[in-house]
Amino acid sequence: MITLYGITRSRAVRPLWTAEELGIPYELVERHHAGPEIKRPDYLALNPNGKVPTLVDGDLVLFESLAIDLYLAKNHGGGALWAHDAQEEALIFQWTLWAATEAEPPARQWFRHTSFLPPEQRDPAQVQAALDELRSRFAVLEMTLDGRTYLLGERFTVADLNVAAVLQRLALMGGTDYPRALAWHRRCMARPAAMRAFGG
Ligand SMILES: N[C@@H](CCC(=O)N[C@@H](CS)C(=O)NCC(=O)O)C(=O)O
Repeated sequence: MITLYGITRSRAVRPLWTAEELGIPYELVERHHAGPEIKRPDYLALNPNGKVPTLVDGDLVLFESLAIDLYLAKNHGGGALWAHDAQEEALIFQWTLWAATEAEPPARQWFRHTSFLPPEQRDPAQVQAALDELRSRFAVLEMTLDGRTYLLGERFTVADLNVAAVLQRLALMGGTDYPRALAWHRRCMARPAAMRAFGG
């Protein structure tokens, strides 16, 4: 049994999705990202960032949602979401780092200035700049998905999960102009494990 700290409506949904895919029994300890508990010493001892999610698996305590996904995919569930060889492993790292460094910053900027910040702090120029940047990211997915069902080929892996989860709102962020990327994203999000994790 693994333990995850966080709530569904946060980045904790990423490892929840992974655990659901792999059939890993888990306990979800509800810790709200806006709540005071994650800034208290007992939680900071697990995750000194004072953020969610955090994974506890035996002696291992791990933060960073995408790293937790990689760890679970490699070490649990018979490796069903993991690489079959060193090349696939390299591609999983490539896509996960791409999700964190190329896709997440503009997606976060878009979300903050359309939904998260109080209306008086939202800046339409920031929304437009994020949308412009996201177009180039969707173009990368569109090219990659030419002639393939998933990012590595015909098999859904943790690379798809990490990228799809980071671009959770792809359709709202202009992704509808990229038919292959849109269809791939819908395929990923329609998976029963994703529906269970997101509560759909
Ligand atoms: N890079 C981290 C980001 C974690 C993060 O920012 N989590 C948010 C919730 S989605 C949080 O806990 N925010 C609380 C805060 O910043 O005080 C990850 O992917 O795990």
